[in-house]
Amino acid sequence: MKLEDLGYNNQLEKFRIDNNLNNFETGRVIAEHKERYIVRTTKGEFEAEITGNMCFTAKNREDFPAVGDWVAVSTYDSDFAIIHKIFPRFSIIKRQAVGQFGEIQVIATNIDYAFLVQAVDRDFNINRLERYLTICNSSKVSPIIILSKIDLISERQLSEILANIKVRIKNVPVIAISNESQDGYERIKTILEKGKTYCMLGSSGVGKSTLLNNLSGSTLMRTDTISRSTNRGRHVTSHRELIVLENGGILVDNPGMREVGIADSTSGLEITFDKIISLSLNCKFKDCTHTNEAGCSVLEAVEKGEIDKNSYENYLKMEREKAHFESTTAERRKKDKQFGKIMKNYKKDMNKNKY
Ligand SMILES: Nc1nc2c(ncn2[C@@H]2O[C@H](COP(=O)(O)OP(=O)(O)O)[C@@H](O)[C@H]2O)c(=O)[nH]1
Ligand SMILES: [Mg+2]
Ligand SMILES: [Zn+2]
Repeated sequence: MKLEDLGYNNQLEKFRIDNNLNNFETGRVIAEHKERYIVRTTKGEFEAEITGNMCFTAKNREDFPAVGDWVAVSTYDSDFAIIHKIFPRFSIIKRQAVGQFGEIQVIATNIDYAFLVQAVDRDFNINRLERYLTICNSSKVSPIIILSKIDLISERQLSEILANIKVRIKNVPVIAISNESQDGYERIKTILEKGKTYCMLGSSGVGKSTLLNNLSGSTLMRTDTISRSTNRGRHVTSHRELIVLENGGILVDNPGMREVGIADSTSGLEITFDKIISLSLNCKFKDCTHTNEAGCSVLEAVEKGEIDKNSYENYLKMEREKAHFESTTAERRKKDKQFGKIMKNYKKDMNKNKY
């Protein structure tokens, strides 16, 4: 397999040359499990770990490799590699981890399109769709909505759902599919582009892995993670999260997420709720919260029915989350800084005592 088949491009090659990475091999991270990685190069798949230095200097999750990353590795034997450098990412999908405010989780990197998969039965929820859209919009990833399990509802029910989506979400393609009858598969196949990377996002149980397996024509993805031990006695995950389809599209599966928290989505909310944002420019007060102010253009539009009320409420909820996230991040940065100072003084003292 060539690196181009995995999505490699001129920009990455330029980075490799500019950074003198000739002594390393280039690969893409295709699976990650507890800071152990599987990296695919032109030679095959390697179990990989990061250098001690990389681990030591990492300040947060984003400094660690993630599925989708391009990395410079040195390989040992036929199956082990050390990751020396992560190439710059052109996109990064992240979310706020559940229950740990301020803690970011990287879902995948270097993604071109996200399939926002929602089942039309119990799972269907437009608020959550807007939430995923916001994550895409702040990640520089183009969203495509996939409605799955349409075999479970009538045609009339499906048209209703499609109409409801249209009221609140514009300019995002929607594809309705069934993994049972494979309705809608042709449309998905025609949009998949060679060398582009697609990430599946959505709650667990909506049919992401089934879709991926069906498209790839084999059963590669499992719902559970299976460990295998290697000749080195390490235990790594044997499942692959990133696979290349026959037609050249690259798909990234993703374990389902129970909740998707809004992390730093400054532009994300602005793009997802562009109508609300542009109206807010006409509000009487510059710092209008659009909740009870006189002369609020947003409230006016909601009252007139020009903006969907549920969409408006969902926007406010995510705005609050974002504000909360930003304040906790600021707190953490302050603490990190204080800790840095303590360490610096400590090292100084250590050096003093040496002489
Ligand atoms: N009726 C129906 N069931 C489906 C469809 N897609 C997936 N399923 C079932 O839903 C369950 C969860 O599917 P899975 O692909 O593991 O979901 P994931 O957690 O999103 O990866 C499995 O039992 C599938 O057989 C579909 O389009 N229609
Ligand atoms: Mg799955
Ligand atoms: Zn307002």
